[in-house]
Order: sequence, then C-alpha cells, then structure tokens
Amino acid sequence: MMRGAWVLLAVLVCVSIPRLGAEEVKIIGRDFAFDAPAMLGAGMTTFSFENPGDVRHEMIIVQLRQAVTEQHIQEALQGGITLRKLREQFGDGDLLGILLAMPHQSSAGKLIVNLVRGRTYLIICQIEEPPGAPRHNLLGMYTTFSVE
Ligand SMILES: [Cu+2]
Repeated sequence: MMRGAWVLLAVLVCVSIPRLGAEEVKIIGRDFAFDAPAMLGAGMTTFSFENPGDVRHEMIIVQLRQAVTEQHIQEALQGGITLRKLREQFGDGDLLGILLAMPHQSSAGKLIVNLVRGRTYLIICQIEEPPGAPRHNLLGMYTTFSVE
C-alpha cells in the first residue's frame, strides 16, 4: 500500500515537471551580424549565445507587435531610434532578456523564453565598441525570427 503511494507520487511529480529548455538554440553574434534561424518552434526555448568576434556583443530579445516586420525595424534603426523607443513603438511588452558574451567566448548564462506561435521576435545588439564606434545594430547587428 505504502509502496503504491510512493510510485503514484513519483509519477505525479514526473508528469508535472515542465519541460524547461526542451529546445536549445544557439545564436551566434559576429562582428557585426547575427547568425540565427529564421523560424523556430513554439514553446519553451533555451537560448545560448556565442561570440566568435573581436569585440563584446549582446543579444537582446524582444517580442514584436503583430504585423511589425524587420523592414519596420530597419527603417526605425536607420532613423536613429533608441532601444527604449523601439520597444515602445514596436515591442509587445518589455525586453524578454539579454545575454552577453566577451570576444571569442560564449555567454556564461542561458535564456529561457516561452515562444508564442505566430509571433515574430527581434534579436538586437546595442553595444558601442570599440569606443566611438556606432551601436552595433547600425552596423547590421539585428535580425528577426518567426515562430510557427
Ligand atoms: Cu554587438
């Protein structure tokens, strides 16, 4: 009887544990472009970030509002929009998270995001390095991916 209860408890615990990080996706931040998939599946997704370049990079993830495209983002960035304004104008909610990676290293942490089917997400780097350089997104360091 007691043994049966323990088995039942073990089954319940296993069933109720969310599948955190079931899908892992590596984003690569080069000097100065992202290598990222154009399409990802919905659900919990673990992002890691690798920097093979010679300067520090970050990857910020933002969920975009419906009907916002990479073209909108490109035009806004070329117009000199700040990240805050970009998020307010085109983002759906706050930033989802940031990963940072030093040159020739991977980020120390990972980022788990629950990707929503039918939505588009922006990945962007705002860093200005070396000193005096333009923000990396102005050099091409942004991209979008869609979730199916
Ligand atoms: Cu960068």
